Amino acid sequence: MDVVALKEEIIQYSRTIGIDKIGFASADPFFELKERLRQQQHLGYQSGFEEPDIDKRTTPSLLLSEARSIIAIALAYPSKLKNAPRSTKTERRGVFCRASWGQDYHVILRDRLQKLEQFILARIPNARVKSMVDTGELADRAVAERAGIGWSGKNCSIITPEFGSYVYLGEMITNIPFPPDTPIEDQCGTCTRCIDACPTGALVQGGQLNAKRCIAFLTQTKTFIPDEFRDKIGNRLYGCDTCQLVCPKNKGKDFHFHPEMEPDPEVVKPLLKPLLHMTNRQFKEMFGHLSGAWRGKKPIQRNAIIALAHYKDESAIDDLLMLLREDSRPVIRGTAAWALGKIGNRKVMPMLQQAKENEQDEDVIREIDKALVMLENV
Ligand code: B12
Repeated sequence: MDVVALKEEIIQYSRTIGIDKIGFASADPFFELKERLRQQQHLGYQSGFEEPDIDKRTTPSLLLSEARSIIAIALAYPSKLKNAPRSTKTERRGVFCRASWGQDYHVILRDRLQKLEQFILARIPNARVKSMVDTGELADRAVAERAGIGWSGKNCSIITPEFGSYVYLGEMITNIPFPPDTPIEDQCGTCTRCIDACPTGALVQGGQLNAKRCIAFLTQTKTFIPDEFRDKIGNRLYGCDTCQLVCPKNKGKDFHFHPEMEPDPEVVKPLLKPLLHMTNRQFKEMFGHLSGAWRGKKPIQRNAIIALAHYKDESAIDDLLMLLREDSRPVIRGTAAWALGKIGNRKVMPMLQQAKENEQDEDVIREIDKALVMLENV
């Protein structure tokens, strides 16, 4: 088997199936990453969304015996919204992060990887392959870094010279000994814009994130957002792009290569108030195809309430009072109470008092009390 020729064939083929960048890496254990993951775990800096088994995360041969190489792929996604609807005083809108525009990237990258697998298996029928995107055990960034897709930026993202960091990553472990590519040199230099711009100070230092403080993480939780972060969420409904937006390497990077990734502006920058009363079915119909829907309706609704508070949107008061009275979920009732306090119209004080009398949930009662204190001080 001529692995050099096959590698070249794969590279050529990848261009015909909508893979924007491809790289090859050895399947050796990721020793440095192992140390880093242990440290992150020890410091409590992990999100909890990662695969918990650090050995599996860092040892490709535990995932595919006879692993010899990893093929890394990257697909560029759009960063600019065409015909973005305006957010007006009474018609406020929230935003989904760019990685959740268009169709769920897991579906798109899996499709590309499946095609690559078929291409390889047609040439080497007994080849062994195992592909993954995001939810697999491997650390996609560490693979991409080793395969020369991009360097690991101070904002933690893999930054490609061609597309900036607006790329999705995926990979395939194989038992074919492809010659590896060379990693790209770090090009962040002395720049610290991402660290300085992070709204919550989640970037502890270049290349190290305390995920528990990262807004991208906080928007995906299902419980109450800790008080110190609520004012920082702004109008974000899912994810956060700040550390990428300020990155000079992303300046002017906006690629529209994949029709499936084209965002519908009304979906990724939706009106906030209608989100509050969505049924599960309506949620699925409107947002079900986005990667940002994976945690369901509740976090998006909670974030919408926080966004309305951020805008001090008085036109949302009736909707929020209705949630406080009628919603079955404590997180929604409590966040609505807090938002009413934030909006700052004292006329709702009797309604908050009434809700407090009827309320059984201690967390919600605490949120009502916070709101009443805010309103007393208006
Ligand atoms: Co995310 N996420 N995520 N995510 N996430 C993934 C990383 C991935 C790869 C998904 C995908 O495309 N397949 C993409 C990244 C694409 C890219 O880099 N170009 C992705 C995206 C797009 C995002 C967001 C941009 C989404 C958004 O909101 N707009 C943000 C970006 C936040 C940020 O990192 N600045 C986002 C947010 C999150 C949360 C929910 C916060 C968590 C934690 C993020 C984090 O750890 N930084 C999160 C997770 C858990 C993941 C997931 C599932 C695991 C990441 C992980 O293992 N983190 C991956 C998918 C996957 O890998 N399976 C996607 C642990 C840390 C320690 O490792 O950053 O992945 P790492 O890897 C680097 C470090 O370990 C570093 O090098 C590695 C390679 O760069 N490193 C260093 C290792 N050793 C050492 C030693 C030293 C000294 C230093 C300095 C660094």
